[in-house]
Amino acid sequence: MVARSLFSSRNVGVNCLACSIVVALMAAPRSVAENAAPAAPPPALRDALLWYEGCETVAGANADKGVKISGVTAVDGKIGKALLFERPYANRVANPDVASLDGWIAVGAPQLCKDGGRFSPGCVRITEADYLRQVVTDLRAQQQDWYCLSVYAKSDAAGTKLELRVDREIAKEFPLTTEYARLVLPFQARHENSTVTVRVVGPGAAVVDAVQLEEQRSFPSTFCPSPRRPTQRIDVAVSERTLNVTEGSIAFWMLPPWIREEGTSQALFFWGDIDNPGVEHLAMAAYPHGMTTEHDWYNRILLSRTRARRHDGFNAKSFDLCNWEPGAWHHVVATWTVASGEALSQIAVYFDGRLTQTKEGPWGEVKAPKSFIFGYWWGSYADAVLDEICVFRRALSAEEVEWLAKLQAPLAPAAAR
Ligand SMILES: [Ca+2]
Repeated sequence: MVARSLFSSRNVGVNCLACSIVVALMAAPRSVAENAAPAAPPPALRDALLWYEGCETVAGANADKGVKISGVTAVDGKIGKALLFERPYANRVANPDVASLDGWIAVGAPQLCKDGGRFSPGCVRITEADYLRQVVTDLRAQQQDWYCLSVYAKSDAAGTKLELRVDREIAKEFPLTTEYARLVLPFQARHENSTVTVRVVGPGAAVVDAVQLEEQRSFPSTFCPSPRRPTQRIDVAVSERTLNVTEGSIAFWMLPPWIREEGTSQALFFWGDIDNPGVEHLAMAAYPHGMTTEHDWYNRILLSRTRARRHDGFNAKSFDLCNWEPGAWHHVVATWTVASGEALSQIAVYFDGRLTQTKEGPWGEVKAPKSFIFGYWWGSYADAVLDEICVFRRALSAEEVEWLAKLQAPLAPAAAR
């Protein structure tokens, strides 16, 4: 580990032959070590663990400690299962299941089908002459907000395409296959009221189901037939069993869908007061939109401590998020060490096992927080898959973080989960 931190630095001189040889010698065993974490965690690491959530069930494993998981979906995880936290978006489309033609403008004679739907039996068969439209209102055209129109569709006729259209200006054609595929049209509204159209291009027919129009995003969430999803988050009852306010670490794996996407801020965790969210908190959130050159926070993940007044605090931030590949898991660790008196406290963030930034500042008043939540903060949601959540009673060392990021098995034994 020492060798890595020394020799992976940009400052290492490899101009001389001797240095090159040393680098080569040190690099060879490192690649082996990267793939092989010890089978058992170091005792000190396990002793520091306050609670561990492997995310194997939607109910979670820490109800006895007051950890309550709400509204999530279980999906394949980094290790075993994981939990999908989605933003509770509204679907703006009326009758998205196409259970009838209520809410739709039927052009020609689209045929309702009683079975064969993607999520529920009903669906609709459309052609180039017989298709569906719907008027959507109250779009925010002035703010250039993103919207995402998505449908599931399939066709038995080779060469058939589906057209998704918003008014006359925004349209895209999608080749169809014999299996349902999700077709996605991200767009920025140009008018407050628009007509969305779902139509076939070509001589064949297509079956369409699960139409969804979401706002403030350019990528689709899972199909949402109801007007609004319930909140999806983890509420942690603050006690000495779940949080050490003066020193600790929070670690988890994350699969973010918003890399290289437009989006709003994504809250990963925070503690503080949910009714007074801008002060006296420690929070980690992602701001995947914009460019780092535009604003200090844009296109980054931030761990921030804010004192008693808003905007009065310090934060540690990540690299440009767009350097991450879409669809890849990442290991995230936040640590905090609160100093007493006038001494400077410290926060740090690690991504994929490596320290990204350490920041120091006066902490302000140390209080037991009213709220400790994963997946929601100040109106924003995680909108990500989280797995293997660990909360420690102390700040982990760089070596421990590196070890944890290599771990390919649950940290805690089954009996302790
Ligand atoms: Ca898991």
